[in-house]
Amino acid sequence: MFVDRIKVQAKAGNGGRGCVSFRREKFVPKGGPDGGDGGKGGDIILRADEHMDNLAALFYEPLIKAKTGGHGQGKQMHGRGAPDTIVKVPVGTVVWRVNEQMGGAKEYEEALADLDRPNEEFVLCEGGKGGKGNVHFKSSRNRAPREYTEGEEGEEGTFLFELRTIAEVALVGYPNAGKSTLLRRISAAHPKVAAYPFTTLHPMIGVVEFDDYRRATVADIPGLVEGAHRNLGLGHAFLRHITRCRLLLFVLDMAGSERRNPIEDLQHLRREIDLYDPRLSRRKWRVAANKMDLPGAAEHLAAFRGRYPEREAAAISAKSGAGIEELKRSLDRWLQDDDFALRECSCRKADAGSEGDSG
Ligand SMILES: Nc1nc2c(ncn2[C@@H]2O[C@H](COP(=O)(O)OP(=O)(O)OP(=O)(O)O)[C@@H](O)[C@H]2O)c(=O)[nH]1
Ligand SMILES: [Mg+2]
Repeated sequence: MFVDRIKVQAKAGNGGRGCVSFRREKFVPKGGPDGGDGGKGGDIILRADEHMDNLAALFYEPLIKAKTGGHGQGKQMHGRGAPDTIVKVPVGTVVWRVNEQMGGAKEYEEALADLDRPNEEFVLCEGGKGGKGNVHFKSSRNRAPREYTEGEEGEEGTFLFELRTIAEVALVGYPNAGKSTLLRRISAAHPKVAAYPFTTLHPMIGVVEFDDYRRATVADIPGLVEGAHRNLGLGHAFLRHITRCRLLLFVLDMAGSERRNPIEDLQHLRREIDLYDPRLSRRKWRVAANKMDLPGAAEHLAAFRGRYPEREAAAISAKSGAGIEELKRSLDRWLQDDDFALRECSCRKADAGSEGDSG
């Protein structure tokens, strides 16, 4: 099962109660108060784990709790602090607080956290502080206080977790254009390939290694069709997985083997991306002209080059492997081309699409 969006309830541990106790010892009459403080409740901590690729683990446990702190004890002994509850989430998980009172109209606003680096942690709910034992309440007038305080409540809330896959390059194209075949060619990933549309149902990441030991992550995503914004095909919500990418690589069936025109395909794809998020459509993009082994492809490619003279398009056959090495070299260059002092994710986070590079 692949889960990339899930609502979760979380409640951190309460603090332990303070203790009421008096020192009792031989030869020390009226030893005075010695009740210790309660321990802190456990936090709920999210940790980005590179070995997870989706949020399915939370599907079975949508209620996360942490333990209550230990109660204080006599002889001024503090209660034990409860252990934190660590929740592993895939790298790229974004967290929002859900406001149930808002009637679901706009259920969340600003993201609380974006765990986009391996092992990054975020305290989702903090455990309550422990209560005070009676030792804190003694005074010259009250030498035998029976006061104490309860531990504080742990924080709680309802949250929305959404996975936004982290990859530098996104393969975007119609169903059957050959995106998965291409990913298999250029990386060790093994997405399923088949001659029917919508074979790929969720994103898959592959790592491409270039000649110079550089590498890049590439995401194969489901097929996009005209009208996806109206929920045709698989809709377009899965595009959230490419919102972080630096380069859109449009994979076109240059042979028009399903009786569509590749130039129109490209226009439809770009329009759907724009309707999903205009910032994404301003991202740098290039074309992989696939299925060049089939008749008609060369003519279409010539027409494409006439229509987009400035745009680089790599002519390939993902099936036969022709042109793949050149494509890899071009990819390496395209990724290095831009002044990516912006490489840091934080910049991409600030504005997920304003690189302003439409080239
Ligand atoms: N002739 C030829 N066929 C290809 C080429 N690339 C892919 N195919 C075939 O096209 C069909 C679809 O390939 P996939 O890689 O599954 O296509 P996809 O774009 O991932 O499709 P979805 O996952 O459904 O969106 C398969 O039968 C492939 O063998 C190519 O370069 N030439
Ligand atoms: Mg596929």
